[in-house]
Amino acid sequence: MKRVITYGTFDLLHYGHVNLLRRAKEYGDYLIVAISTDEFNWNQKHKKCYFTYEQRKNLVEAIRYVDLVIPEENWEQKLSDVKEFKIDTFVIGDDWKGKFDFLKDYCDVVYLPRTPEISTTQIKNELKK
Ligand code: C2G
Repeated sequence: MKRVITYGTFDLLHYGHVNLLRRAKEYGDYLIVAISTDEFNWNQKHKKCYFTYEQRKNLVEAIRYVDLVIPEENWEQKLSDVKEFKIDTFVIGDDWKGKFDFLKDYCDVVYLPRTPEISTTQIKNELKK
């Protein structure tokens, strides 16, 4: 079984997120999604989420490509996650290109093109108009 992991906030879930998760699943048979907790988002990523961690987890777990959701509580957990879950491939959008190359000694690292025309920030800005 080939195991894949990806990380993100996934707030105001949209088709860009789903495009990423669908392509990530193509790298294996089992996809783990580490969703940023409310505390991690607020304290480390300086992101204020519309949906709570539990609500975002509920939504992402409903996506057919996703096999397991775990909490992302800090920047440093990726290496221990890769080891603990015996990950074969780490996947994330290319806005992070190069940032996680340190994982290459432990698993494949894939940066996928983002879906260009959609973002949570854009949705929020559009709704303010
Ligand atoms: N994404 C995408 N296309 C978009 C928007 C997002 O492909 N239009 C991808 C991002 O590249 C990321 C995933 O969807 O791989 C989740 O996006 P975010 O929720 O914005 O995650 P981010 O804030 O980048 O958190 O430790 C890593 C971080 O937790 C990643």
